[in-house]
Amino acid sequence: MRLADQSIPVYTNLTDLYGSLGSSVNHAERWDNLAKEFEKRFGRPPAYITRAPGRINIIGEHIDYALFGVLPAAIEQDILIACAPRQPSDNSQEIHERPGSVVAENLNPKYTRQVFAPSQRAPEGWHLEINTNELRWESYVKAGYYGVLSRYFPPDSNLHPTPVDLLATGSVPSGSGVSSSAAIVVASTLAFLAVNNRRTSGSTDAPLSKGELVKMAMENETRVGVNSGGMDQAASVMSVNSSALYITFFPILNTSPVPLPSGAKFVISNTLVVADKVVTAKFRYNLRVVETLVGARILAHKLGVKLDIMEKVTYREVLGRIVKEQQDCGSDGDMGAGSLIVALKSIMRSLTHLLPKGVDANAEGDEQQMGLTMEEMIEMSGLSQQTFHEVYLSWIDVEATHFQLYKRAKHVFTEALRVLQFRKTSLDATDASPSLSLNPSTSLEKLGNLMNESQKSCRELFECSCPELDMLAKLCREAGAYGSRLTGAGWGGCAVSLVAEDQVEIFIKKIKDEYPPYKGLKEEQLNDVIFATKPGSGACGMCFLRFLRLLS
Ligand code: NG1
Repeated sequence: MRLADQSIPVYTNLTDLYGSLGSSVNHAERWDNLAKEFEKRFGRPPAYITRAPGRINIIGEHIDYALFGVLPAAIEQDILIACAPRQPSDNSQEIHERPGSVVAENLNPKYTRQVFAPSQRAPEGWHLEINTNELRWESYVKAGYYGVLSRYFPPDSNLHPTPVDLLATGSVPSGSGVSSSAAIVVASTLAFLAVNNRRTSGSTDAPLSKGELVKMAMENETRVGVNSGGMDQAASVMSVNSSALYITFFPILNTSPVPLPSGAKFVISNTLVVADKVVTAKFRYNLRVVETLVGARILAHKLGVKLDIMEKVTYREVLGRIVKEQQDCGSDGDMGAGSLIVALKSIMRSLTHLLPKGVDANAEGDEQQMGLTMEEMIEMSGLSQQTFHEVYLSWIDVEATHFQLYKRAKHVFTEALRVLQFRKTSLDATDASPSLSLNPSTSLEKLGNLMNESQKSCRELFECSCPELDMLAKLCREAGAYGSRLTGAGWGGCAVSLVAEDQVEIFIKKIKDEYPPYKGLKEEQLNDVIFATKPGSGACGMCFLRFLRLLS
């Protein structure tokens, strides 16, 4: 059965969940503490605890929203939400007595108690106030709730969501590129499903599948103001133990485990630069989304690919149409890795169509010269100004004087290629037949090189790195990593490095000593900002646990 069709696992003990990690973290204590604290604050034990892990992205940055395959792995760090339904009361107008009201608390005192209730508004249906100009922890909880309300409580149905108390805790560092946001949205979606006793897909009696949960979590996360791709939600929901996850989004969401060569671990190191993705979305993340979508339209237009006028086509779809891809023709549901590599190499020769008239690709480095003004972009798209605005700008807020379509496209296509090369190298290295399998250290070097090339491309072409990430990745390479690169959206957050297993301790010590922002941190703090994780470890998707069953 495809991973996407499997149902959400429900665990009955923590060994099944974290056992294979060989971790030193006392998870039982974390869960126990959360449950006790819930009982102390709300006067009864939690009915459920939901869990969703963060993830690292090993390679494939900023290409999920172009619908190219990515290669993340879940990490041990996760978000837990303890929750229980609350008895509704008919005789009070207090907010916490309203249908579906939520009292949300967080074990971290920095995140204050929030009380809110959904309301119904015509014509859009359920409404929850989410402030997208500010980063607030409860926005992610509300985002998770939205999907459950809209899918399971249609406005004309007379069904009322259950009031709920919840208590959250998490070990996924926020704003660090390890996807704390997707983890909390997924955990919250599951919590609201659990307390409302909604275990099926909604339209049928079949249990809710992992693929459907990913879709819901993706839609939910856009409510917080970022038009994210889908990698994080898929990694958080569908990862499996001891492997990276190859995720493709076209023609449908598909995932397959990619075992990694033995003899190395991933080390995550945090730059300590917090990238506030929501607040900077206009000129960073969302701008990149628009630059890649408009680039795809222009490329299609120049190469004679027919598009519907209102279609927001992606680079992956354009590529498929150019090579007349038959859908569902390979085991990955697409044209297959071999054909994709050939197609990618070929389309890269056409990217100069994205440069301003009269500029050639060697102008690289000269920002303004390589970028297009809004007027140039509209003209090259073949659309009228009004249609262009409607399709590309009416739904998203962006800010730029020049749009770097060529550089972004070059990153997207080369990065898509690197993902396929990384996957192939890993599969060849772990192939069971000795005649085919590669020497592990040669493979690790190859993988490391691909990671380094990815960092260079993120820095120079996609411009999603920052001086601290560049410095940290360089220090990591000098400290012996096979490869090192930013992970996640970038502009701060974490670097991920591939390090020989027997060198991990020395490596971590070197970085602790040498990365200037770590000076003065206590050992305990250092252990939170730089740590090793096994490929894919802890990746059990997410589960909702019936708490009493868990303890028995
Ligand atoms: P982060 O910011 O690391 O969670 C974001 C997007 C991903 C992907 C990466 C870049 C969200 C929730 N996630 O990841 O979908 O586009 O950037 O590869 O916005």
